[in-house]
Amino acid sequence: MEILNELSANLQEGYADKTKKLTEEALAQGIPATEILEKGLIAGMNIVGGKFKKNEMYLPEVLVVARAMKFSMDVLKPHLAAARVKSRGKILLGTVKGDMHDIGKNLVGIMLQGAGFDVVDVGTDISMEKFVETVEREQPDVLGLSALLTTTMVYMKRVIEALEQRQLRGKVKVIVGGAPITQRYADEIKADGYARDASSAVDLVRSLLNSGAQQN
Ligand code: B1M
Repeated sequence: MEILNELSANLQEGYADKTKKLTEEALAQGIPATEILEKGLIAGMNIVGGKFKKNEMYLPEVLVVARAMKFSMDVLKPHLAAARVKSRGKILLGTVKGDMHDIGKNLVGIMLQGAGFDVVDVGTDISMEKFVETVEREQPDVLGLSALLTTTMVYMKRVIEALEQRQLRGKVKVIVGGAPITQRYADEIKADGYARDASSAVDLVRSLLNSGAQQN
């Protein structure tokens, strides 16, 4: 559909006002919110994610696209709720205790949201008690831990151990990321996966949950 291609193209350029306007126009034309999300926004975001991964787009551009995506999502959200769209899965995200860095984590959250997942972001400097408590309350499919400091990355292991102690480990997949994190470290602390960047995090979550878009 022409307008959805136009929406995707404007999103990829990061034109927030135009993207928002096209989302409103598509709704006014009677296109279902789910189709606007899948064929316009997620399609555009997938292209951006691919370019980011291949270094064909850089962080400032991705942040501009992310802002445009947020404008459109704000318009779509009430319509998606009305359509009772079943999320692809719930992801709980947080930066571990002692660590205030959140730019990368926020980007991971935006990309996951753009890919159709429900994201609950608990913020930065999060203790293992808070992670455990929030996992119990929110029952996410995946817990994503972020750390940017070599001094705080070790805390990820403690979060995983705390989940084990509360018998929650079997109920939630744990993924880790952040500049000092490696696959080797993820294996060492028995995380379920590691992603080096935001678009890889989307691929990782998709593969862990093996999910597809569903609608009630
Ligand atoms: Co800080 N800082 N910082 N800092 N900071 C680093 C991390 C550092 C490498 C800079 C340096 O020295 N070269 C260094 C760490 C050294 C180390 O541990 N080896 C450092 C330091 C030392 C510090 C302080 C201790 C400085 C001080 O006070 N003396 C202090 C610590 C504060 C604290 O956290 N307690 C500090 C503070 C800050 C600011 C507050 C000023 C600011 C953070 C602002 C904010 O986040 N709101 C800041 C910044 C901006 C940086 C650098 C410059 C940039 C980080 C960033 O946002 N990158 C950073 C140097 C660097 O990385 N080049 C540095 C962009 C972002 C998109 O990338 O976060 O890597 P990144 O996220 C990526 C991937 O890692 C991945 O996907 C993201 C998108 O592609 N990813 C995940 C991240 N989380 C993921 C989770 C996943 C999956 C993938 O699954 C759950």
